[in-house]
Formats: sequence, C-alpha cells, structure tokens
Amino acid sequence: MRTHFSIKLLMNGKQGDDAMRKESVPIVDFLKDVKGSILIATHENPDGDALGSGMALYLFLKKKGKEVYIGSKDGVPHFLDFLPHAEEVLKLPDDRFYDVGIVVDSAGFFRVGADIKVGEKVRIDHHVGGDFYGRHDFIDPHAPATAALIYEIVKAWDESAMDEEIATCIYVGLATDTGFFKYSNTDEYTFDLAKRLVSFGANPNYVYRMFSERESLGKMKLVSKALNTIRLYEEGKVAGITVFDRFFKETGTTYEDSEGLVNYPRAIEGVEVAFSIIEKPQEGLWKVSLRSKEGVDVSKIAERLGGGGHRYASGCKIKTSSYEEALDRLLSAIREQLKVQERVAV
Ligand SMILES: [Mn+2]
Repeated sequence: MRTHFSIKLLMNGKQGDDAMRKESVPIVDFLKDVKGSILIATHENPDGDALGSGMALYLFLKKKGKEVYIGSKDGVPHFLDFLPHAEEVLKLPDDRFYDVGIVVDSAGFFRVGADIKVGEKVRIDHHVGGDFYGRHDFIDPHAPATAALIYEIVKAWDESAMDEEIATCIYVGLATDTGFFKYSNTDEYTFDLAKRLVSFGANPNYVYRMFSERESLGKMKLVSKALNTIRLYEEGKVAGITVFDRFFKETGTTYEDSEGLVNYPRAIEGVEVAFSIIEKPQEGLWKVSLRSKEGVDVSKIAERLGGGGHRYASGCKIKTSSYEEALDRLLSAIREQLKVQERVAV
C-alpha cells in the first residue's frame, strides 16, 4: 500500500505545536494548477467525516477561486444538515462532466454509489487499501479522519484562508470519526488539531448538540426495536444488533436513522467485536457495520466479505435476501478472524 504522507511519522519526536508543522503535501500543487471544474464526491450514506471533509475542501477551494462542486448520492442526511452551505450539496449522479473528480473518505469512486462523469480522478482518504488513481492521491490510514487531511491541505496551501465555516466542517469530521474524542484513533494529534479548529471558530458544544440532540421520536422507537434484537455470540466476545426493513416502516424512519446503532452492542462488557446488520431489500442485501473494542482487526472481517475500512471500524454488504444466510456468513467471517488473531497471540 502506498502512503504519501504520515501524520504519525511527522509526529515523531515532536510535541505540541511543533507537531503541526508545515509539510509538503503533493496534492496541493496539483490542486493549485487545476483550471477546469472540480467535483468533490462523498461515499453514499455520507457520515460526518465524508461530508465534513468534503465540505471543508469545497469551501476552501471556492475561496481559492476554483470552480468547485460537491455532491453525494444521498444528498445531506438530517443529522448533518447544520453544516454551513449544506444546501449547496448536489444530489449525484447529475449529467455534467467535471474535469477533476475528488472522492473523499472513500476507498474509491465505487463507494460514491452513483455513475458520475469525471476526467482525472483523485482520492483523499484514511481507509486502509482501496483503489489508487495516481500520484495526486492523498491517503493516510493513520489520520484520525479524512477531515484531518483536509486541514493538512489548507495548512500547506494557505492557512490564512481558514475561517469559522471551514474549521466547523473539519471539526465535524474529526469529532464524529473519533466518537467525539473517545475511540482509539484519539491521540495527541487529534486534540492538537481540535484545539486549532476551536481557535478558528469551531464550537464543540454546538456541533455536539446539532449532531446528537436532534433525534426524532421515530428514531428513538427505531432504537428501541433494534435494542430488542441484541444478541451475544462466541461466549460473549461478539455482539450484534439487527434492523429489519419493517422497523423503518413501523417507526416512520429511514435507513439514515440507523447510523450509530452499532454502538449499542459495542457497549456491552466483554464484547470484542460488535456489528449491526441492516436489511436493504430494494438492493437485495444486508448492510453490515463492524466495530472492534479490543485488538480484533475488523477490517479483515469486512475484507473477507468484500468490504473494507479500518482496524476498529469497517463495513461490508452481504448479498442475499435471507437473514439466516447473511448472519451465518457474517458470523463465519468473524469466527475466522478471531481464530487467526488467537493463533497470532499464542
Ligand atoms: Mn472517515
């Protein structure tokens, strides 16, 4: 795997402010030279990091005088509609051709989930593996969020362009991908960056309230139904939650309301691998999110099932209409990874 740039390496031997020094970021020279139109695309069902990082880059490039657009297949979900300029996000696909396509927070353009027409392709991301498009890609699996890479771009190009809106968008990506500074990707760099973003005007309490305290009654009822499905497997090392499609209909909610449900099985003591499995009958598949609490590398589990992600958070789709079959395939993949890691540990 190619990594152009590693925040962790830059951090070595440096503390505090010195850790955030200016470095050459190759994508900056490329972006400076772009004369035509640029489309920034997020993955489908965008989360806080996908839209936060995409929007931050969009606002910054606009400030730098570029002809830039941002789009997602699913537009902007309710929980992110507070992002500044959220109304400017295009619904993809559209029939335009863009000279440059930048896919953010995604293992590749296949994750956009829409057939878009772009010339040169570039990827900005922190997922392990995935597709590579060339030397302008800016990929660092050590970055706590794709939004952190956007900050590195702004810093290397023109930090004086940083403003409250851009800082807020980057903060949203950083905060949500670290579980609001709780997950294992939360370290000195994360707090250092958060501090800088707050100094540029990001408001942690506002972002938290917008993100976490604007749920609908239907969402709470969906959570209740989903909680009833929680089950333990593998002597309590694995826990899962299931969302059947009828739950959405019964509670007047939609797929996007299932965001974050995987955190409930994760909360159980002794659980090392947590999953949510969500029925998507229109696509004839089950959408799986995986989280690890201890040392289990859930990206390996997702990869066994054709997906991917990070050590501690990943996902995949299992193509079948049968719940029993989907669960069986998922549990087999989890079991295999547990066995592999036990062997390594012994
Ligand atoms: Mn991310």
